Amino acid sequence: MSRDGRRLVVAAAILDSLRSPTMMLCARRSAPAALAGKWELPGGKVEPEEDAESALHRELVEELGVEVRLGPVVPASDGGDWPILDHLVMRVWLAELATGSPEPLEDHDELAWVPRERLPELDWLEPDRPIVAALQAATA
Ligand code: 9L3
Ligand code: MG
Repeated sequence: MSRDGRRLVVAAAILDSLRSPTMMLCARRSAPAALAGKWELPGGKVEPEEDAESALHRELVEELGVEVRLGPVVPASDGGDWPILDHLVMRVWLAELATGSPEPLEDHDELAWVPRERLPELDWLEPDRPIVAALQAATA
């Protein structure tokens, strides 16, 4: 749960390097049908009783088959989580790969390392678009 009780979604902005990022790993959704074809930051819902960081590590193993090192959280302009839908909010971490090479194992049909200046060209899920803009600024 987020601080105000809305269901929390966690996601990772996986960079080629936390220290000097040039590219970000973007994932194209294959499911559910309503979201298929849209690009997103990989991640998913935190389960009840699960802490947010553990949930993110679990999701990245399930979806991409990778382990990551987490960097800082990317805050929304009010300093908190990103509103994504009526009863969901999303928390996003910068990250870099620790082990494994990413493959679209679940809910995605394509992955791409995208140079930061080209990120706006992708057809993003609506809630991810402002986050991607903040990421571009944060990694400048
Ligand atoms: N969502 C939006 N942007 C993202 C992620 C990972 C998730 N970057 C939205 C899509 C779904 C909900 O959050 O409506 C739960 O995500 P998932 O568990 O289906 O990945
Ligand atoms: Mg997911």
